Amino acid sequence: MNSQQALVSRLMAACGGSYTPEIRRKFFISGPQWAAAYEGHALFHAPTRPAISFEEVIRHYGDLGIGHWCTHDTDVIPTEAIGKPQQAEIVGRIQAALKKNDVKCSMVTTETFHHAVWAASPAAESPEVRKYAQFRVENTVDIGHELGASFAVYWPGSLGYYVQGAIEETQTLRWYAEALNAACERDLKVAAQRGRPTLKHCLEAKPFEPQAEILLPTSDAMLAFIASGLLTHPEMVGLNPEYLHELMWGGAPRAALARALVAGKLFHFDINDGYRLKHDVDIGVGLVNPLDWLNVLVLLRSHGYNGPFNLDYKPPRTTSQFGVFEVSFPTAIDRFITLWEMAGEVLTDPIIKEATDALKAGGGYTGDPHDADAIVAANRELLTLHELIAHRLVQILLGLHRGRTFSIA
Ligand code: XLS
Ligand code: MG
Ligand code: MG
Repeated sequence: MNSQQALVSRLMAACGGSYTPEIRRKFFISGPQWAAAYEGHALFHAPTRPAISFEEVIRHYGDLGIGHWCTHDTDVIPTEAIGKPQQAEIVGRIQAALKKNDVKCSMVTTETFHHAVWAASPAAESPEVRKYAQFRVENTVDIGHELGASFAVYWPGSLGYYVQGAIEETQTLRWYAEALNAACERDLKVAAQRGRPTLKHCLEAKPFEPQAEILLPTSDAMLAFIASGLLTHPEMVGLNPEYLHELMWGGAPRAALARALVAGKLFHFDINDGYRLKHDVDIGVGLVNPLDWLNVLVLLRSHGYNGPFNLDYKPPRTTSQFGVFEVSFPTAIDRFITLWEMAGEVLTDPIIKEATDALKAGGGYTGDPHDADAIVAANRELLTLHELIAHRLVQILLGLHRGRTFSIA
């Protein structure tokens, strides 16, 4: 085992291209407890890695230069201890671990998908389930303030169904809104008591999994939900889009982010990668779609997005516990930073700038403004720049613009 680990470490060092923990800390990157603690299990998969404590995860994050940590309530507190004295003891241990490793808690989220109590969703018909859901989100708000978080995320998880008929969708959405309203009310109260700003409450959509049909499947559905009139504090609620969740329904993540941006609702962003129209494979950022990722970061940089980039991915089952912190996390962060830097290069690239300006200036046609054919003719050559800009982006991505030695003479 030691020689295998030494081999992995030697090859990692040979890869080069890594940033120091100090540089990594300059970015608002957060590491989820559940990502590092993912044991490799799934419906058809037994775990491949052992359990790991939050103390260990936070220590590794601090060492790697991941400056922020986030968690589901039940990632760290057993369901039966939620709201009990044991919760305070655990939260105290979390605070100590964060302090020791100079890591901040950025976000807390309520698990409303795993436990049997959520079988019929957090907005189930049974009033006691809904009351319990309200208790859970309120309790997460309390934990968030206690840990100094600024964001609360809600991935509803099981808000949907496998079989149709029993669920009346409008009623379920109203009930789900009641839980969010309770969380916001609680937040207003606790924030005032503590003299802290309220949390940013962020809805996260996923089009399928774990239900077959989902009531709020996309970020756009959630924007409509926020604006539906069902929320008592819509101004406190925005989005946490996840890159792969938009690909899963076949959408363009960049366009989904743009729609959140124009609505002023892009609060938080789960970063990862994967494939279109497949399940939630949660691959490390940039391993599948680096060009698309470059474009996403160009958009976010040009709009001054300053929220968290949350590494919501799952180290592959083939990666060992040692490998999670030796390879998986450092490479994910470093690909992100490199793509971020490249996005900066794109934004200042003279060729892209000149081409973009020329496109925006248009063909300079001054004839009959209602003559469609004449307008087409006036812009015909300019529109070739669309392809030229795409080519330039790939050049920047692959480093071709810096010159490259090819074996073909
Ligand atoms: C699951 C989600 C989950 C949320 C937080 O698919 O991505 O991890 O980000 O509950
Ligand atoms: Mg997510
Ligand atoms: Mg995912």
